Amino acid sequence: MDRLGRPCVHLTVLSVVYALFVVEVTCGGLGVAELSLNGVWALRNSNGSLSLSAGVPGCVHTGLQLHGVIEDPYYRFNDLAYRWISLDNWTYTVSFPLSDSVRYVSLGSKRAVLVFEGVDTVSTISLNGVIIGKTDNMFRRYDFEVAGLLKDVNILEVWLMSAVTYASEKRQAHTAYSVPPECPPVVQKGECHINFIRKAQCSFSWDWGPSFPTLGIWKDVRLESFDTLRLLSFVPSPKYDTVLSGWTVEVELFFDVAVASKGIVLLSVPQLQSAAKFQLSLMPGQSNASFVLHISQNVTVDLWWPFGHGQQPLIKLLIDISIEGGETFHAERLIAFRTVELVQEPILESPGRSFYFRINGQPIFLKGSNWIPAHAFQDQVTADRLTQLLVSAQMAHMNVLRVWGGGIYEQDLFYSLCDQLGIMVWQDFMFACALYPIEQDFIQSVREEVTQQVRRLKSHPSVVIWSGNNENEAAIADNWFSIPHEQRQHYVNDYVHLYVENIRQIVQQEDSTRPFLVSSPTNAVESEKEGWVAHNPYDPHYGDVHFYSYVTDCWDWRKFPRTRFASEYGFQSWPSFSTLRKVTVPADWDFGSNFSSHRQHHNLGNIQMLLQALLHYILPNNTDPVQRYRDNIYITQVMQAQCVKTQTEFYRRSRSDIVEGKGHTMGALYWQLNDIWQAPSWSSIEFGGKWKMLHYWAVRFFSPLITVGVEDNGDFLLYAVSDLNVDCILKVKLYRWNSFTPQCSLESDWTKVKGGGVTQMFQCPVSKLLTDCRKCTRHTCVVIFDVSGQGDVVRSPTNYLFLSSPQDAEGLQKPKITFTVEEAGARFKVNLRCSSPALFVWLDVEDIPGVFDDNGFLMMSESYTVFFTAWRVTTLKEVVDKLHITSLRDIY
Ligand code: BMA
Repeated sequence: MDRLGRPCVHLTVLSVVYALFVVEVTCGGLGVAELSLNGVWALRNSNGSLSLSAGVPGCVHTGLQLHGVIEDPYYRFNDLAYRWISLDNWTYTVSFPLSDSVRYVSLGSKRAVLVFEGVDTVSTISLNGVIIGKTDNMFRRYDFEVAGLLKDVNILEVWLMSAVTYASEKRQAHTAYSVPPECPPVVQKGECHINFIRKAQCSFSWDWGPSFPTLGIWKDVRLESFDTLRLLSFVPSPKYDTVLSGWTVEVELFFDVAVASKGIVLLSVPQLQSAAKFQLSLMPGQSNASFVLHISQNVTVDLWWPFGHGQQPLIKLLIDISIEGGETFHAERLIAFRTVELVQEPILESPGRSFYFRINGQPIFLKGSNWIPAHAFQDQVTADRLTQLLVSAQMAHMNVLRVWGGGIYEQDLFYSLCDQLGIMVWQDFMFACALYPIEQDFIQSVREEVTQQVRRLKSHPSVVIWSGNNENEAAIADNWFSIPHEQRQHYVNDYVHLYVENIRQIVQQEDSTRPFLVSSPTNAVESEKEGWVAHNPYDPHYGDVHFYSYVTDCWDWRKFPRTRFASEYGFQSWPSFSTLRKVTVPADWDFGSNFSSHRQHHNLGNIQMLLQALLHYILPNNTDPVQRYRDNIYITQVMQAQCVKTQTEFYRRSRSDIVEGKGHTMGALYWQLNDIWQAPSWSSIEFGGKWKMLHYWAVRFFSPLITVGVEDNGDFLLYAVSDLNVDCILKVKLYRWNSFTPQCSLESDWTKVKGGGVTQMFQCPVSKLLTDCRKCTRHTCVVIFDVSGQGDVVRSPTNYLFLSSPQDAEGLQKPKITFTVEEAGARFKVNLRCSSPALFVWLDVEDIPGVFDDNGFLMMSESYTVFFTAWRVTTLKEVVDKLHITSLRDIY
């Protein structure tokens, strides 16, 4: 364990993960010839004025940028300057000869299919001048028959229509009634009618993101040809059979069959000494088969656990198919064994229902955050970027991420990494903050999307829940779009049709191994009772809650709803100067600049941040404008970290309480983990991967064992919140703001801290605590505390409670902080010395990617050591040159 209470091994996880994620499906066989059409294609705009080459998978923006036709779309105001790209139509073309290896199958074979794993979004596709199909949903794979059209040299053309134009045309054609919202709020500078197109809903802008309505071929393209059959997908799903008291793996096989065939399927899990053979009989057309492999009861099945609760064993399942006539197929897939239940049952002394996850029979408190797309241009989300973000989440002890419904169904690697890291996934379907049309073609497309995505993701143990949409139940219930009362039922009916009669119906038919929720937030079973749109979907007695309040004092925990499950809450901050610097010029470095308001997509966001900060801190007043700008960034990060900490600690300590009928909170997922570009947002990790202060604090407040201090009715209370069963001792110290020597210390007796519970460790009137301590006052002293187990094997991160705002701290001086840096193996050791206690000491190495093992801390000792792990090669000199240190008193 390190001093933040986390196992030190996490700092090395990154390299382990890189080594791990290569194990995936290997396909081939069954007489299918495959020709990948990924690579360099030609790209031109509608009038031919632009003609260049572009990568597939990829998008127009990336292509234009690579050729220098445009500069970085994220630079300054370029999102507006480059609006023309999304308003134009574009054509991708590729010419491909049929090489000898594929020719003998393709040209003469019975079937040839062009497979597009993902087209963004609206396209007409032709091969050798013949239209072979159209697309209108970026979340679907499309297969087009091309047998008979192939030649020695082929021209494949994908004509992409502007998504903005398409959405608008669809809206204009929808005359019977309106489907709001028409347009995003003006402050978002976005495009209209995103709800009419099956495309990432945030691509037309969001309150943290730019409007880049991309066009492109964003996933793989290939030609498959065959004579007998091809395997479309195979989906293993481990399941616990309660009747047999044993594990099974159901494997569904989806075929496209040219000629009726018979064969044999062999399923095996060698590690668990389990194998079985099955007869396969397939009729022409789309033909499915499903087999159940019983796992041997003579072996112990190691269960997959969420991070922090056990290991994540991933076990190889092998599948071998042999078809009469000699065709064969072999593939491997990693599977894992775990059960998941969403428990909604009555709670003693509390109206409503519980809402928590039971994994392998154990109630688990979900600690985590919400995930948004990591880039507006998905082709730029590299494996490194993704790995870094997910490892960062795990380093902050997160065991869950919610893949939010306004983005995309993530790439396969995302889920494989979550499987390996023990990060559970709450998977939304891609609908957010809007009502949707329910015309037949739209529903049909959604049905196909949902079926494909469930089949693609179902075998991942990390995915623990499906959820229909983001905030659309709330949008109707709270009438966000001012729908006249007499029309309300009509919209409720549409809502039920889309999410219940279609999406839910498909999910339940496709996947019986995990729960489905219609919306988030929702009252879940209670919403169902009320016709799927509850009177108040934010009811803390049921389901999950999203809660935001920017103007109330975030230090006051009484203002937070004591909900069963907090799936969204948060506060904005600005990303660091080094991150912003990449997309700005000096004229932008001011909170009052056009750039600062341009990047802020949340109405009044910039002022809200400063007003919230002003409640407890003195705002920066440096006369140097650039320094003041940097200090403003710093104070927004301090404010955000403190606000989210207070709220998260409140949720964690509400785990076992019922107060006035509310409590038993079992989840805290703050909004939001990551960023899509360099802008103010609720994220704890900046675009580019740099941790904000909040992320360093998340490492602490999500630790398996934490100590939480609160003031309630004049009393000072301390709680230990623990995921582990331990005997603990509590240590409390009071420090004066002007001294490194504790004014007094207290120690509790050994107390049993219940795993999965909250234990009150200490209670005392604040007045007594202060007067007993050499006449401390609220303004002169701060309380610092932690709990630790025998021999310090477990220890909570050191925590603190301010009894007054830092702006009123008496005796807090401008500290003089000096440092030396030395190399320490693969890390850099930073030795800090400080002249007097310092608040929120922030170490920043500009654009050197990496993490400190502690940051944003209170420095209550004269010296302190932190380590920096760089995520790229760097030198001692670079680290020394770039290291800046800021603490609260430096900004005023
Ligand atoms: C929630 C999310 C997002 C949004 C965030 C911050 O409602 O679902 O729609 O970005 O709040 O406003």
